[in-house]
Amino acid sequence: MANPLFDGLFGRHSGKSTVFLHLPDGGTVTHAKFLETAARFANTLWDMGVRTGDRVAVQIAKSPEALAVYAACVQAGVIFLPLNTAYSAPEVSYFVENSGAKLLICDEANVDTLTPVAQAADAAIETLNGDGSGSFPEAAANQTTEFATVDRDGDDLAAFLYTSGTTGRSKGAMLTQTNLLSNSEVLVQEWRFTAEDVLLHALPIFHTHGLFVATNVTLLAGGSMIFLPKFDSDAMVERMPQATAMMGVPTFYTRLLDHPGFTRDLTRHMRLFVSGSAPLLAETHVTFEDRTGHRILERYGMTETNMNTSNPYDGERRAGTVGFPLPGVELKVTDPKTGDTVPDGEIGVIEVRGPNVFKGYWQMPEKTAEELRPDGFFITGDLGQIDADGYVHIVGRNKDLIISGGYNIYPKEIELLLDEQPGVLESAVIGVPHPDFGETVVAVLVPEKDGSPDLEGIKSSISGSLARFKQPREMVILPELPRNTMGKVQKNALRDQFGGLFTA
Ligand code: MLC
Ligand code: AMP
Repeated sequence: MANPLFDGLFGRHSGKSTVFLHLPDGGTVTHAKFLETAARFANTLWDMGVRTGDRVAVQIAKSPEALAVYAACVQAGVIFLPLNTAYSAPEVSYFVENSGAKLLICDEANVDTLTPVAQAADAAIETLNGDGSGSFPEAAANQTTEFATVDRDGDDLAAFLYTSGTTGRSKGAMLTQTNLLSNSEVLVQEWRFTAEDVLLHALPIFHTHGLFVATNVTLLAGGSMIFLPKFDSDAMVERMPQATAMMGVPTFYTRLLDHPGFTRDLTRHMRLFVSGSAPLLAETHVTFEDRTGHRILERYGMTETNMNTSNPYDGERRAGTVGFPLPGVELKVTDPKTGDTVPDGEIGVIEVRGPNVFKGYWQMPEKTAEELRPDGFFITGDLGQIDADGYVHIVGRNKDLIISGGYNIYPKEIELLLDEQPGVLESAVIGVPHPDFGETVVAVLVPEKDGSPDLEGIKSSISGSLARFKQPREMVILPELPRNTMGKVQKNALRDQFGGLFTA
């Protein structure tokens, strides 16, 4: 027995004094030092009674120590559950309770608010701050730097990532060791990552893109990362000369293009720019190539599946497409009603199957059965078509989802909150084009008879329960919502009406 994910990502780096992380203050962390911290953390988890198969939820700032918690969990066979730092206490509460987490690690600034949340869920609470301080690293300080890696099977769970749903209830996607490792192996090959690579890393590490793509791929290749706490275009321009590759959401690229220091010279030595998590406008692709001479490599993935398709490293990277299915990934486009494959060139729902596809939603067998077919195909909810050359195009979504700056937002969750507000009869939440975030949230409210909703009051009321990025950037009032003959709200009509709010 062994622990394939730990062995693959971290095993062969133990004792190596090569640099793994370059930090904003000019400091570095070697692989050996990083793994010592991880082993200390794994011992600490064990001392705290956390065992293989238990869940550890973390809502912590991006830092080398935060990443070491991930490594510690993999080493101990503990299921890692990272949470967006923007989530409010009620949002965190749901994840901790639903996952049955044994331990919640949070920033000291949130410990007062989150202690009752942890208590209610019968979870312990510890702190870890962005500067590496906190009760968790304090408890780890005297631990040994050796931890006997726990044996795991490829089918064992490594992580839970929560993804919202069309009903408003978030679902915990269960990801196995094989899901994560197989995908990283394929991406290292396809994108030609090596130990020489230095990845400019500005993505958050609580989602697939920043953790399971950017970080895992670099680790597996034995390369290093310039580890920035968040995206900042000045810092990106400053550090790009030391990098060989970058991964980002489309907003990263549009913001870089707005920066006067982002020039052809600055990027001349770069090997690769990857974009994903949201559609990259063909216009951005073209402007980027005009400015830098580089063609962004666009790929397509999801929380439940990691990466499914990629434009080619060699060969044509085609703007407006997400390339070809990755080796080992089967992709078909089906009729949403019948599930039959549609002829090439026609639009349908994208389904994927392969070692990358998750095991199901935690304790939600019905939801799992709705989206994961018995034959292993996962129904992504994305609408696509395959062109004559085999390139996959994503043309829309069969799910009511907004993607803002790479973060997914499910309208239902916001509508449920808005419908409860005083003076509101009903609501519809839509995504409209936004120059910075790609899409942003607009709420349409219908007043109760003789009611007049207090928009400022509503904004402040929902701000306590919803992460800032989910809060509507604009609220408008309409006497009624447009509906079709079946009584279904016609969101397309609303998008037509309000689509120019941020771009006109
Ligand atoms: C921050 N804000 C957002 C936001 N991010 N609002 C909407 N959408 C977002 N994505 C809020 C802030 O709270 C702030 O609110 C205001 O917007 C402006 O803040 P900012 O300083 O501009 O935000 P910034 O820190 O720069 O963040 C923008 C961003 C960030 C694009 C850099 O959102 C980001 O790093 N996104 C990456 C998301 C990601 O990793 N997705 C991968 C998911 S995995 P106010 O009101 O206080 O001003 C996945 C699978 C796959 O999808 O295929 O990869
Ligand atoms: P998430 O649930 O956060 O993992 O987001 C996954 C969703 O992001 C997918 O189902 C797609 O709708 C979208 N997505 C990811 N990559 C791309 C891309 N390159 N182009 C268009 N949409 C994308």
